[in-house]
Amino acid sequence: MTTKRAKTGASPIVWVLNGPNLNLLGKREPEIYGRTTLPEIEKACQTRAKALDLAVDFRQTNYEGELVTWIQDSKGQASGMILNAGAYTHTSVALLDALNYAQLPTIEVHLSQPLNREPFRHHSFVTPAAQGLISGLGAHGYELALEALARLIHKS
Ligand code: CA2
Repeated sequence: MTTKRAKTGASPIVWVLNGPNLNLLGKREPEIYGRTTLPEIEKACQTRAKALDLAVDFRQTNYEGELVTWIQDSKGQASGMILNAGAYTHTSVALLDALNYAQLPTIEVHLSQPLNREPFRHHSFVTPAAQGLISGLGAHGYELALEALARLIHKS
């Protein structure tokens, strides 16, 4: 695997991609998703990434096609990916196809534990293309995913 490094520094780049409605975090349903907002998660990721000698490109979109395009673009630009595809996790073959094309070390993250929720959340189209899955640990899951990626990227 080729390690992609940020232009301004020496750290490999991890793309952290977030899908639909995750911009609402902290505003509703705190009993399911916690009180941490997405900007707060980004800040924690940036801090943790620095300590792990990684750089983070953190994005959110409500559009499936934009997520697909970002995953395609990650090939050749990123060294690893953290993906919380939101509800598209459970519906999108297009995401799986893009992930299989990108072939990056990818950690799937969910704030909640989908397996403890409605049956329609029990299947993930992302999991077959992901190296690992962290769910049910809230915002901390993103930092744990960065730690996992740091190991995978720095050992390659
Ligand atoms: O637990 C996760 O991280 C999910 O990916 C979140 C998705 C859900 O569809 C997945 O099954 C599991 C939903 C994100 C929506 O977040 C909201 C936050 C506040 C208010 C409304 C939605």
